[in-house]
Parts: sequence; structure tokens; C-alpha cells
Amino acid sequence: MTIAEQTLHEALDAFDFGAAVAEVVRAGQGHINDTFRIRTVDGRLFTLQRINPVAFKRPDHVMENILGVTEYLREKIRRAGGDPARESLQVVRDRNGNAFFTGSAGDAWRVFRFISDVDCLQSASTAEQFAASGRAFGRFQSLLDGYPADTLHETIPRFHDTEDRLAKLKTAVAEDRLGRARDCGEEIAFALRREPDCSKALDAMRAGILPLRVTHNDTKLNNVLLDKKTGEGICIIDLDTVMPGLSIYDFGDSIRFGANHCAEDETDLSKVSLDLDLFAAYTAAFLEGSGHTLTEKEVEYLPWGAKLMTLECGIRFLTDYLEGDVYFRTSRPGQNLDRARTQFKLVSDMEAHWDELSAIVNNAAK
Ligand code: ADP
Ligand code: GN1
Ligand code: MG
Repeated sequence: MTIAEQTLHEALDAFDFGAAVAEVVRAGQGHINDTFRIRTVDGRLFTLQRINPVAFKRPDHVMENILGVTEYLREKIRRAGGDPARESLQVVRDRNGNAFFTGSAGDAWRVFRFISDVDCLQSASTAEQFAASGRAFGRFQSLLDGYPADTLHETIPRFHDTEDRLAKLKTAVAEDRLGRARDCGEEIAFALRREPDCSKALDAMRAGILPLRVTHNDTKLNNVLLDKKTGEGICIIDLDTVMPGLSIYDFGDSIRFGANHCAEDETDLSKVSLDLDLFAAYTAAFLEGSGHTLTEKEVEYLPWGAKLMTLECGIRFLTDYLEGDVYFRTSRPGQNLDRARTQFKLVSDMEAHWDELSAIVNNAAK
């Protein structure tokens, strides 16, 4: 039994679901939080989550960000004639009126209203599905355009600081606490050869070429809920890492996860490749969703967003493998190394198709 399952009963008691709880099932395939779907005897649905304490040291900061952002979004959605209950997460407070509950083991739990009649996909079967997620993430960014960025806490310090991620990999290799570095010499070398790349977006940000915006920072396909009837992306979820960031990160992380046809931990690397049609579909949709508000430079750097998020995620998986799988949830030995390998295969593919990626982006931006 996981820690979350052992302490679940305390969390269930801490919230008023309006009726007795009839069913609790694990939900979703996220790598970080523990998510449960709650059904009451009268059919009400909720999402109960244990916030991962390894990833998030300050759940109070996470929840302050989420309350601020969701209230802001709901108001904007309402004014645009939308349905805030379906198009934005809504926090349900605990019996004491708090945005989260701290259990006896010190772990933080929160509840959201469950959004029904949606699909949450692990991979896109059609370009249109992937485009729907792109429109939704683009729109999310543009809706938050006026949000006071300086009120947001940095919930994970240096989250997309690729230079720092590489430095952490070097430390993990040097320490090699579990003697795993010998299994992944090639992967370590792959990352180290790309050290100059790790500064590409950060240099542009430091030089004022790329503006800081309020970004989601974790734009996987399974962090958007698609309406079952229309197929459109209606609600962006997993708001734990909404922080000031670069627009190209949100674009790039979606490409990393969704512009291919295999699982993140696919072991047959011959199956792993970047799908240029999916890349094109997402690019056009993301620009459309963001209302074509990205600057010329942001558009020019989009392929860098894709490559950097993929490289960085590979570096993070590899670091976690070397450190003993302490951050990303794993269900089998070697899974984080397999994940790192797929990411690096995708990076190689992006490098091989670099000119095409730029051409697709230019074409979409016309
Ligand atoms: P993680 O950080 O572990 O990825 P998420 O917040 O993304 O956690 O939630 C995990 C999964 O739970 C999602 O991919 C989605 O399938 C489901 N989920 C989360 N919140 C809701 C919600 N409010 N309504 C419906 N499904 C949800
Ligand atoms: C994690 O929480 P989830 O599964 O949506 C991670 C992302 C990684 C992703 C890789 C807070 O996302 O940064 O890109 O796994 N989230 C956090 O799949 O670290
Ligand atoms: Mg998630």
C-alpha cells in the first residue's frame, strides 16, 4: 500500500462531500501526485489529490497560486460567456475552510470538483485531437496574459532552468550513489554534448529577447480535458507549476509528450520518432489559441522550446534514475532510464529535422 492509500481515510474525513462517500478509485496517470476519484452515494464526483511532498515543499504556496489563477480564469471565462464550472478547476475547501488539509503524516490533500463527460488522453489518435489540446494551452496562456505574475510563488525553484538541470545530472553522475552510471554512459554523454543548448532559451530570456509570461510549465496532453461531445479542449488541469516562464516552454512540453506515437517509457526505440504532421497541427493550433499574441522572436524560438523541453525532461529522468527513482513515480525497474532514452531519441529526431521544424513554424505564423 502506498503512503497515500494508508492515509486516505483521514483526508476523506476532512472534506464535506455533501453526502457519504460510496466509491474511491485511483485516477489518472500523472507521475507526481496521487489522484483519486470520489463518488458519493447521491452521485456527486470529486477529485481528491495528495500533493507530492518530494516535488512540492510548500503546498500552501501551490494552493495560493491555484486559488488565484482559477478565480481569475473563472471570471474571464464567465465574461466571455463560457461555463466556468467546466472550463476551470474549482477548489473545494476542507471542513475548516482551508484550501488543503494536512494529515497526521504531514502530507497535504486537496479536492477539486470533478469535470465529467471529458476525455483525458495519454496519446493523440488524430491530429485534430492534438490540435484541440494546442488551442486550449494557447488560450490558457492568453487568458492569463494580464495576471499579476509577481504574486505567483515559484512552487518548484528553477523548474525549467535547463542549465541547472544539467548541473544536477553532473552531480548525480559524480556521486553515482547506486552504481547505475555504468548502465547509461551513452545517455550521459548525449546530454553532456548538448551543454551549450541548455543555455539557448535562458540566454534569450536574460537578453530580453524572450519575455517572461505566466505559463503552465507542464503541458502534457493528459493535463487537458477534452469535451467528449465536441472534442475541444475545455479545461486545463494540473496547475501546480503555473509560474512565470517562457511561452516556448508550454509549446515545447506539449510537443515532447504528444507529437509522437509511443509511450514515454517505450523500450523499443525504433518506434520512437517525432511526427511532423502532429508537430504542424499543434503549432498552428497553439498560435491560434494564443490569439497570435506571441512576438516574432517567440515564434522563431518555438522549435527550441520543443528541443529544450525534451532534452531537459530526458536529463531529469536520467538524473532520477541515477538518484534511485525518488521523484517520478515508477512501476518497474529501469523505467526512468527508458523514459530518458525516448526523450533523447526525440531530441535526435528534432535535430535531424530542424529546418523542417522551422519551416512549419514560419508557415503557421504567416
Ligand atoms: P499529476 O500531477 O499526478 O499529473 P493531475 O492533476 O494531472 O496530477 O491529475 C491526474 C489525472 O487525474 C489527470 O490526468 C486526469 O485524468 C484526472 N483529473 C485530475 N483532476 C480532474 C478533474 N478536476 N476532473 C476530471 N479529471 C481530473
Ligand atoms: C510530471 O505531473 P505530471 O505527470 O503531469 C512532471 C513534469 C514532467 C512530466 C514528464 C511537477 O508531470 O515536469 O515533464 O512528469 N511534473 C512535475 O512526464 O515535475
Ligand atoms: Mg498531470
